[in-house]
Amino acid sequence: MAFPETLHLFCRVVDNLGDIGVCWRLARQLAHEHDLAVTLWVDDLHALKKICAPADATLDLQRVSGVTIRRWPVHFGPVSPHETGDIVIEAFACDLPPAYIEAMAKREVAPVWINLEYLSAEAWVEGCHALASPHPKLPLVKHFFFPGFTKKTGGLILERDLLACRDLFQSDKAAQREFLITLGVQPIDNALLISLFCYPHAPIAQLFDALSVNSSRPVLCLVPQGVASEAITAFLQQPAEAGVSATREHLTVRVIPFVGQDAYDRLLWTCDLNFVRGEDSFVRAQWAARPFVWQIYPQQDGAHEVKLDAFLSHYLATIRSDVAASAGNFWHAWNGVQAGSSDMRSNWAHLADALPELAEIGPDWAKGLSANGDLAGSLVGFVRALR
Ligand code: TRH
Repeated sequence: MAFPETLHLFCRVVDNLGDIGVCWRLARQLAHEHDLAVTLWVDDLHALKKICAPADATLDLQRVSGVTIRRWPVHFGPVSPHETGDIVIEAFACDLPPAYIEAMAKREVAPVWINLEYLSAEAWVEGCHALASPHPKLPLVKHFFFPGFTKKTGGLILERDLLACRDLFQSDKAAQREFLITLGVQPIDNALLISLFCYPHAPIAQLFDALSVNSSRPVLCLVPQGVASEAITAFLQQPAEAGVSATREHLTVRVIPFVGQDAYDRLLWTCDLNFVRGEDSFVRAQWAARPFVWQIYPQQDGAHEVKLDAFLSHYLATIRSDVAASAGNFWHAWNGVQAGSSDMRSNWAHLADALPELAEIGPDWAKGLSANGDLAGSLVGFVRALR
């Protein structure tokens, strides 16, 4: 049988931007690099528009960057077997429309049906990756596909030319300066440049206090508009809109526009330290190869704390122990985990001291992850092997 040509990716936006962030990136890469006719079904086009400006939130059907985008309606009408994809990806157990599943079952050759799972560095992921789950009634099999940090998982989303583009950009100070200017930012000489993307419950006021009083050089913290607006407004003493800034002692906080995914990558490549959250920005910060602090998406019963530590144990395993302790303590405090001191001033002082070493290991960490293979490539390889 010839390699399947059409791929349908279903995305339900639960909250925030991670679901669509991952799906949009994957859809684009599968279309660009693997020559598949990709259709992205998404139930919230406004979320897509936030990270991909050319998308039109009013259209039921459109084509952007080589991907067909279709609104996933609340009432999914009848669908015929030939309208289903050769490969069907259900992102994050989003539950395909029953009519679509029935149509899949009526195809002459059943589609390859994959459930793409959330990212976790926990050890059990390797054992569950690629497991098959036959449908209880229909002649269909769903496979669970896990992104991850080891060779025994599906790897991470990584576009073919991303690391080369990053290297070029990071070696070009003028390009970085120009980029900052497009965001309305005038670089400050000798400043530590920080990007801040976090959930509203992060200890932002404590962080700003620490950066203000406990920094040995100026700090310029860039916050995309809409991120933790209440805390940012409190610091600025005026609404947190793009272009607004305020300075207290060493710290200047500046609100920048919420940019599309490609520009967000460049922001991460430019900054000396990136605060990221959730799943997709967390991965992009690792490709940026700069020191980063991750705020994990909170889950019930502290499940996220186990995930946080699973990642930290990988990431910090090969780092000098004092540097690992500084980073680990800061990450715990930022995530409200009671594992060490919650004194943000001293945690920040230690992290600031560790930044040069963390910056040094960034490129090797990214290179090591890229050696596990990339998620889109692993998916296509997996589908090929099933056929
Ligand atoms: O928005 P998030 O908190 O998403 C979360 C997580 O995915 C979490 O696991 C999931 O359960 C929950 O959503 C429902 O963070 P994340 O994953 O980093 O997604 C943000 C996206 O927004 C990412 O694709 C990067 C993008 N982005 C931009 O394009 N421009 C920007 O200026 C910023 C700040 C982000």
